[in-house]
Amino acid sequence: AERLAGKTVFITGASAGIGQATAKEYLDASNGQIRLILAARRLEKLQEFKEQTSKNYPSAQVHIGKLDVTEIDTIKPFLDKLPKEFQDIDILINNAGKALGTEKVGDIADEDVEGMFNTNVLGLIKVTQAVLPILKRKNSGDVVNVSSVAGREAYPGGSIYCATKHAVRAFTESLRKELIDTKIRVISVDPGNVETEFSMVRFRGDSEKAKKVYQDTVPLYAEDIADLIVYATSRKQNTVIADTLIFSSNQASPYHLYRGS
Ligand code: 8X3
Repeated sequence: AERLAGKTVFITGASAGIGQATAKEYLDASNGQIRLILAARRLEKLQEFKEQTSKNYPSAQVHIGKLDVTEIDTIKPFLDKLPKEFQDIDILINNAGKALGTEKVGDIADEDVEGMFNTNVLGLIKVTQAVLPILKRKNSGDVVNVSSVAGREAYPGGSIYCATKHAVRAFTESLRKELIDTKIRVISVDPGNVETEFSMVRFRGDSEKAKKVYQDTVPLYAEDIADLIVYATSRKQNTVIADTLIFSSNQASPYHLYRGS
């Protein structure tokens, strides 16, 4: 926790789910001795979070900003406009991401293909490109890419989502190798099923279908992933938690889910 004190953490997709839980975990782990840059499309959600935070942790510095990582031209201006004390980013959490639908190849809407690639791949790459020079100048810092078990094992009905997460995995591995002569750490966090808005988004608001994903299992919760992210980024400088696959105890692959019978 001491190692987190005074750090500046930039989280994309911070309005809900793993992103918001990670923001909260950084506050808890540092006892509010941290600077958070929280970016998302839904500014109202960030606003609510910030209000709560300022009650619980009056010392914490939280900057919120509207950012859609698919709007490439807005990423640099977002960073350029950060208040001075937030400009020196130490930890980038590339969390914004989504799955849209479970249609099979031939039936997938172009806008879903593009929606997933734009956010999960192009958005993540462009945010990383924009932030990396800041880390390189200091020769330190962490890049955490929130990927998925879908980046390791592809499954039917997930061709595009799995392709985006495989792309993230390749990008992450290249980046870690490129930065071998620096103190910058590149960390991959690959969750299985986590109970968040993820399934509501994938099933376009169909709560019955979304609930079924987690039914009769004990899923992971956003807090569990947040815990891993904060753990990984608060290790000693000589330690890189490079590559993590994280499941609930009821899951062993995209296909292996124990539902209690
Ligand atoms: C979320 C996990 O199995 O739905 O990334 O792809 S899965």
